[in-house]
Amino acid sequence: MAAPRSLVVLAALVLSACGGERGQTPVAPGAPTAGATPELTGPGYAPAAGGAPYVGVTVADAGRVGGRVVYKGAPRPPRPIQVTKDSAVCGVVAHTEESLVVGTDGGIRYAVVSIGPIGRGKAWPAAAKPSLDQHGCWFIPHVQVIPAGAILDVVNSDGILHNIHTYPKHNLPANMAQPKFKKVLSLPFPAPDVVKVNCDVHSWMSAWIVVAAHPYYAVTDERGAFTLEGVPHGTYTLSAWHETLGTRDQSITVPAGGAAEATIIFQE
Ligand SMILES: [Cu+2]
Repeated sequence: MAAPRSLVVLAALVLSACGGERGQTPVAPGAPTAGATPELTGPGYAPAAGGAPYVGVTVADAGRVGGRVVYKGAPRPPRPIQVTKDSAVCGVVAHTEESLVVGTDGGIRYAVVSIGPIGRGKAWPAAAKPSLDQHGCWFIPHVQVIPAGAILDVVNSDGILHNIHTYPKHNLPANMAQPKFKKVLSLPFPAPDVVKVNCDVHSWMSAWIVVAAHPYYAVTDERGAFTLEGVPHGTYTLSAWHETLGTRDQSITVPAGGAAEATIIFQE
């Protein structure tokens, strides 16, 4: 994983309260990320002080956090991928690298935004089993959030040999071939983590799995936008993680029944 660069963060934070009490901090059994080593900060990493698991409850007067993650550095045009192997499958669709995807108005795609620490809040939404597809020698999606304890289905849609190589910090690593007849490999991720995934057969294939301790996580879209719904009112650390740019934290207060808006800027 690329080390965070020496970036300066300019964060603009605007709150729009809709009344109600503010400032109550929810029960938070997880330790804050502040003070942890750089490798262990960011989304998904929630050291469990006391080991108390996240508890899903009905959230009264829930608030919302929305905003954007924005890049204001020197332009870094994405590099076209050079297919050097299995071109009959891998070269059908042209790709560009996704290690920094900057879109409309500087919005950073594939950042992961979360709040914390938070030990009680909305329940995890009922969702299909998470999957990571290999299609055209490309991981889809490039970045995703899965709940801690989930089993990830790694799918081979290509009919050629791939290799799944994961680089976790708090889960067991995997490094296994996935031949064309092995359509699905299932990988468990019991612990919160940030996991890089590569294919050793096709060196350009790259994905990230953020294993989250609670459901208040979002992957930014092509505009760099994110939304976190159903947030108990209180003050949190709002964290934006990006695979190339690192992690940036700021405080945010969510009013009861209201909304907090934040723009997180990565500037070189
Ligand atoms: Cu591959």
